[in-house]
Amino acid sequence: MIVCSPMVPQDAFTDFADRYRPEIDAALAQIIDTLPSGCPAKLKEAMRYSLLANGKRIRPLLTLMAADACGAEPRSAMPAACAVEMVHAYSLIHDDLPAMDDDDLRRGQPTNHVMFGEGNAILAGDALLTLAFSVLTESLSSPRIAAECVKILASAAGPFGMVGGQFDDMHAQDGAHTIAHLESIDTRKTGALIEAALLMGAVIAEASEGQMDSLKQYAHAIGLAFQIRDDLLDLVSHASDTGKKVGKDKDQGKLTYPGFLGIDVSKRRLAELTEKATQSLSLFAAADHLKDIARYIAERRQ
Ligand code: GRG
Repeated sequence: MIVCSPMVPQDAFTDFADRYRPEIDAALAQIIDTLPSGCPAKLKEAMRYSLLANGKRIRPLLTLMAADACGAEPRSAMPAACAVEMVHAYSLIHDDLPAMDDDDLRRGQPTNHVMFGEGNAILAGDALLTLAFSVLTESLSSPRIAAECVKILASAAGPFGMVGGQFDDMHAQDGAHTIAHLESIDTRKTGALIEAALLMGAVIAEASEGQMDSLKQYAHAIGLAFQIRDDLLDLVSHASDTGKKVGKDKDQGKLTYPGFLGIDVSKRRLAELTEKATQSLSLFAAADHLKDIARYIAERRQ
C-alpha cells in the first residue's frame, strides 16, 4: 500500500517566510528592548505594542528576498528590513487615528490610540519613524550603503511617496477622477514603501543596474497589486480574517480600484500585474520566493 505523505508542499515564499519571520520579529524586539534608558517607558511600550503586533512582515521579507536574489546573505539586510517595518508600523498607527481613518482594530488588536491615547499614539508613530533612520545609520556596516538606504527610505516615506499619496487619498472624495490618478495615489501610498523595501535589499547586496531596474518594475507591479487586493478585501472579507475593520472604504466614499472599475476588472488587473511582476524577474537566476510572494499578495486573505 502506498502511504501518501501528509506534508503539504510549500512554495519558496512560505519556506523563506517560515525561516526568516521569527528572525525579523526577534530583531525588531531587540531594537525596542535595547533602547537607551532616555526613552520614556510608556513611549517604549506604545512603540513595542504596534511594532511587535501580529503583522505579515511582507516588507521586511521583501528586503531580505531582494538581498538574497542579488547574491547577498539575507541577514546582511536585516537592519533595512527592520527599518522599513518600523516606517510601516508608524504609518499604520497614524492611519488609524481619529483624524485619519479612525479605526479601533488593527492586526487583530485595539489600535494604538485606543490603548495609549491619541497624543501618545502620534508620538509612538513619530518615534518609530525617526528610529528607523537611526537603525539604518547605526547598524549597516558601510556608511555609503547606509546613506543610500536612508535616501531610498526617506524618499519613499515622505511627501513624494507614502505621505503624499496618503494626502491625495484623503482628498480624493472631492471631484472627478481618472484611473491614472487612482494608480498614482496607490503607487505612492502603498507602492513606494514596497519599492523601498526591495531596493534597500538590492543596494545592500551591491546589485547591478540591471537588477535594480528589474526590481523597480517588479516593485511597481506588486505595489499596485497589493493595494488592489487590499481594496478587494475591504469589500468581501471579514474582520476576523483581516484583523481590521472591513467595508470602510465604501462608507467613507473612498476612491478604490473596485469602486472605480468594478470587482471583475480589478481582479483581471490584479492577475495582469502578478504576471508582469513574474516576468520582470527573468534576469534573476534564483527568485522563486519573489515570484511566489507576488502570487501570495494577489491571493492573500488578510
Ligand atoms: C502623518 C498623520 C500622518 C499620517 C500618515 C502615511 C500614512 C499616515 C499612512 C500610509 C498609508 C497607508 C496606511 C497605506 C495602506 C497600506 C496598507 C495596505 C497597509 C496594510 O499593510 P499590510 O497588509 O499590514 O502589510 P500588516 O499588518 O500585515 O503589516
